[in-house]
Amino acid sequence: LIFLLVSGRVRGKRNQILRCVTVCLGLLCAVLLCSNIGQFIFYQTQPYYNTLTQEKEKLQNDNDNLTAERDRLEISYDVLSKETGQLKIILSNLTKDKDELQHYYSSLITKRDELKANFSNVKNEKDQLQTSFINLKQERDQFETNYTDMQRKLEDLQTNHSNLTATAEQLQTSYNNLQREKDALSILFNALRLKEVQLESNYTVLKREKDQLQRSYNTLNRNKHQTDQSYNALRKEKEQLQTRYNTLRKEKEQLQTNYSRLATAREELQSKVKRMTTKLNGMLPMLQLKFTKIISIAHWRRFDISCYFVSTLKKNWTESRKACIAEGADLLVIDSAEEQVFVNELLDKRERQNTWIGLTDTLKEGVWTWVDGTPITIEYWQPGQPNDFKNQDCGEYVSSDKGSWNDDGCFASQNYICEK
Ligand SMILES: *[C@@H]1O[C@H](CO)[C@@H](O)[C@H](O)[C@H]1NC(C)=O
Ligand SMILES: *[C@@H]1O[C@H](CO)[C@@H](O)[C@H](O)[C@H]1NC(C)=O
Ligand SMILES: *[C@@H]1O[C@H](CO)[C@@H](O)[C@H](O)[C@H]1NC(C)=O
Ligand SMILES: *[C@@H]1O[C@H](CO)[C@@H](O)[C@H](O)[C@H]1NC(C)=O
Ligand SMILES: *[C@@H]1O[C@H](CO)[C@@H](O)[C@H](O)[C@H]1NC(C)=O
Ligand SMILES: *[C@@H]1O[C@H](CO)[C@@H](O)[C@H](O)[C@H]1NC(C)=O
Ligand SMILES: *[C@@H]1O[C@H](CO)[C@@H](O)[C@H](O)[C@H]1NC(C)=O
Ligand SMILES: *[C@H]1O[C@H](CO)[C@@H](O)[C@H](O)[C@H]1NC(C)=O
Ligand SMILES: CC(=O)N[C@H]1CO[C@H](CO)[C@@H](O)[C@@H]1O
Ligand SMILES: [Ca+2]
Ligand SMILES: [Ca+2]
Repeated sequence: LIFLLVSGRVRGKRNQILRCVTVCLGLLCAVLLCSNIGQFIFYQTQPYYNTLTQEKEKLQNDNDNLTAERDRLEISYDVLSKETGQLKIILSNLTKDKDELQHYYSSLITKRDELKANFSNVKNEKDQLQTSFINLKQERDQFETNYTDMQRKLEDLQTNHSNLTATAEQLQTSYNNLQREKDALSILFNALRLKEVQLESNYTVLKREKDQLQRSYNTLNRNKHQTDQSYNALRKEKEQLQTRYNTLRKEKEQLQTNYSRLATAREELQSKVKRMTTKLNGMLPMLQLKFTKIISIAHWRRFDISCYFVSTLKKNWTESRKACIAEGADLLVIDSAEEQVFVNELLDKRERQNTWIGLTDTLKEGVWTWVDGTPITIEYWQPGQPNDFKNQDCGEYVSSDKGSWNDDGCFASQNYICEK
């Protein structure tokens, strides 16, 4: 429509017919719109109307119904009026009854109170009875148990009694037996008593003997131990000896054979020796002379112009000098330091040896002279010598590192040195 209006204005004057048509069309449109609105309102109010109609009908119905009801209620009211009269009479009857009942009720109340009191009393009594009943029950139970105990004990005692009776009889018999035995034993006891006294004395005797034996046993035991030890030692020795004996036996046998062999050889030699001895016996004196000469020569040592001899025999000073003179010599005379050293070498220095030399102060005490009559030219006395201790008058040579002299008793038996 707006479009049309706009378009109509645009075209204006040129199209006046078209404008009329447009107005007509607009009016038509308005009419259409109004009809639409009316229709709308109609359809909206229709349901309200229907419901109101229905309600009215219903109310009509209710009114009818209520009228009928009122009639009926009127009839009922009449009936009820009659009934009320009747009920009034009943009420008076009932009132009377009520009074009667009231009276009865009060009497019942008093009775009830009484019963109540009686009931409480009874109840108390019942409680008391109940407790006493319980006590009695407990006591009865105890009695019952005690009774069963007693029963059992009684049975025990009965059996024990019978047992005891039996044992008593047995004991009586055994008692009688014992009495008899006791009498016998009493006699025996007296006898034994006597014996015991005897035994006691015997016992003391035996005890003393036993002690002695014990002591000797101990010593024997000790001895035995010692002998055991020595026996063992002897045994060992015996075994050793046995082995040695066996070896010796074997050696002896060998020796026996060797001996028999040697015996034959010896016999042969003996016969030879006999022959030789007879031969030698003839030559002996001549040989002996030669031998002694050779021996003496062999024992002499030469130094400077002299010969020296150290004896193997031991003699006193005078006998020593005699022996030297017998050899055609005399005891040693030392007159030089060389000779002193030589003599020292001549002697065996391993053992300290005192040897006689030809020096003496027998003629005049303290005046020492050589055996050839010459005085001392050179001295080798030991320190503190000569001291003439217990009258020493003979000189001796003491072998040592250098050799020295000492005066000694002439009777002393010792080696000597000869010089010729
Ligand atoms: C209540 O007890 C008394 C005495 O004990 C008795 O005389 C009385 O009759 C009792 N009452 C009833 C209602 O039993
Ligand atoms: C039952 O026995 C026990 C012990 O023997 C005793 O203490 C108690 O008194 C007894 N009971 C009765 C009711 O004699
Ligand atoms: C019966 O004897 C037994 C054994 O000899 C003993 O243990 C027991 O206590 C006794 N009984 C009674 C009731 O004396
Ligand atoms: C009684 O004696 C019998 C046989 O000797 C024995 O078996 C029993 O245990 C005894 N009884 C008692 C209660 O001592
Ligand atoms: C007591 O010793 C004596 C003499 O040694 C002997 O006759 C006697 O029988 C001994 N007595 C006994 C009970 O051995
Ligand atoms: C016995 O002689 C032999 C030979 O001549 C020698 O070997 C042996 O050692 C000798 N026996 C004894 C025990 O001398
Ligand atoms: C020495 O010995 C000889 C022979 O045994 C003896 O006669 C002499 O009296 C002795 N001289 C000294 C001084 O003992
Ligand atoms: C009342 O009226 C209606 C009909 O309108 C009926 O159906 C109904 O039974 C009547 N009675 C009572 C007591 O309402
Ligand atoms: C309705 C009823 O029970 N009436 C009774 C009331 O009491 C008298 C006398 O006690 C009766 O005769 C009636 O019948
Ligand atoms: Ca002197
Ligand atoms: Ca001296």
